[in-house]
Amino acid sequence: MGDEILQLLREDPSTFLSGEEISRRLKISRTAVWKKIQRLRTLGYEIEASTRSGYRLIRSPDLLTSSEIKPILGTKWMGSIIHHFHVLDSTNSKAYQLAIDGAGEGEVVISESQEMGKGRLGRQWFSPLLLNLYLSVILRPSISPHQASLITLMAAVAVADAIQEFSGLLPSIKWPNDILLRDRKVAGLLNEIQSETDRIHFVILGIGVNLNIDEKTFSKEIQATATSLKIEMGQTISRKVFLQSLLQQLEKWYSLFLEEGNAVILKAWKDRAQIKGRRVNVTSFGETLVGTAIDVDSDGALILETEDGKRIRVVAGDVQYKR
Ligand code: BT5
Repeated sequence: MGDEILQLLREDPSTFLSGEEISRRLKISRTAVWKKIQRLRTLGYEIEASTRSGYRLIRSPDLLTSSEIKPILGTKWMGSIIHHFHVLDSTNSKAYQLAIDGAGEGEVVISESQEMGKGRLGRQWFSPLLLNLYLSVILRPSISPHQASLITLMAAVAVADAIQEFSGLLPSIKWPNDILLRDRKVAGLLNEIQSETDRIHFVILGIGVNLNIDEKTFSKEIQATATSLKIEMGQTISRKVFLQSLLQQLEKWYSLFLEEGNAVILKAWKDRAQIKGRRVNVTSFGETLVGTAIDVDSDGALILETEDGKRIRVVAGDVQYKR
């Protein structure tokens, strides 16, 4: 996709690089160089061409390609390989397939849009082109499947921290996987695992964050419940820089989880979620329960005290806050 040309053009952005030099160094014909330059231009790269001097990179678009992200990433292993696409059905589905084919821990799938972005329970994630972030990370933790929901909590903390670091705003977490700003959903998480009885093969950590989408671009159904960093901050934001912050936070929190275990994750999650004592409606497996959220269990289940005083563990479902 012209990544190697970009690398060459970036070596010294102030000077022109001749077509001949590029062709020699990449061992491709001058025509092939020209075609690749044209292709880069259609992707939004502004490249100045001079018949005498060659090519010079003026400006890069805010694309989340490997060549844009890797130079600024600053992680040890998270995002070691970035698989970038313009359109996918779902980054989770693609990452799942790559993991089955042997992709390693920390490999990341990013798409600029999704045609069938997945939410939980067969719901959809609204994923228009180039505005937001849709990514899936492949993890291979040596933990048992019943600990897998801790990975969701870990990721929720990492996303919330990235949002706070980037924007200075204070996001909250809604059980189990929503990240909210001003009580509106700015990000959602969907984890999928492949495992046997006592061992996880891999986890696909799917994360969608609304970054540059405007209110009017949201689909009707979610206009009143969703928000984006642009809406909250009142300015267009650099998706690249946000992604950098997110992958750094994920690396940090995942390493903490592996080194120190559940407790540190649960504490950070609870600090963000402030769920204790909140009156909630919980929909779980078709049933609606009303009660008070007491806590979150060591495996991430919500502990609910129902109106008749019974304590119930809810392992999956949706929460609505009551006033
Ligand atoms: C989620 O599901 O919140 C999980 C979303 C995960 C999306 C990422 S994107 C990258 C990766 N690849 C995928 O295919 N998926 C993951 P859930 O809790 O079920 O919430 C879904 C509900 O949120 C929908 O039914 C809508 O009401 C609402 N919704 C849909 N799109 C939204 C958006 N862009 N922003 C805010 N709310 C949205």
